[in-house]
Amino acid sequence: TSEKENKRISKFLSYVLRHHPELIGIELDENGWTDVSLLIQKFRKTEPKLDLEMLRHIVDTNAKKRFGFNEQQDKIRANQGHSVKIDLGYSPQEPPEVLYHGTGTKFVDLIKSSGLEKQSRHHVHLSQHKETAINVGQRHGKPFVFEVLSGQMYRDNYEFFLSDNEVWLTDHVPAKYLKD
Ligand code: HQG
Repeated sequence: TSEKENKRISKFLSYVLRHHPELIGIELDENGWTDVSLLIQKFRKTEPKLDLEMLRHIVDTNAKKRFGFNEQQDKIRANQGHSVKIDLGYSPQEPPEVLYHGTGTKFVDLIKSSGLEKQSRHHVHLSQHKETAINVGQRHGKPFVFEVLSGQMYRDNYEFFLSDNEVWLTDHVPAKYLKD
């Protein structure tokens, strides 16, 4: 199978597992997991070549580690990025002193006045590395990177979570904790 094919399936998998499971007739449990064999069966209506081996390959080679299997390997979920109401079950933990958020320059003024909002996702997404934030920001046009005073937020009792693919998540970043 070609990498192009894998990428197409990976994108559709993100869409289904984060936003619209009903689109292919599956359900997510309260922690976002869904049955692997049922998922493959439903996916085959549009991607006839998909089998377990191909799915494993897509999960293993995904550059951002967007998906994960459970221990028994019979369930799969997206590691973050959902808009559907599920609980990923990550426990709160202490973040590094500074984290980064990449956005587009067109949003900078709004963010400076109202802080970082989670918009359609469950959380605001932050990165430990500036380069990652630049890449995220590029999705929204000319990139702009904010420094987030995450250590100070933590001391002020804001909660932070680290996803299985190393994205830092928090509910909201008030403007006073942002540096540009
Ligand atoms: C902006 C991708 C106006 C925010 C990436 C962002 C990431 C505001 C946009 C993950 C705002 C939302 C998440 C405010 C925030 N006023 N705009 N007050 N507060 N914004 O896509 O962080 O490929 O929902 O800056 O790599 O860009 O999907 O969030 O620009 O990890 O795996 O509103 O998605 O990963 O955009 O990206 P998004 P994001 P995946």
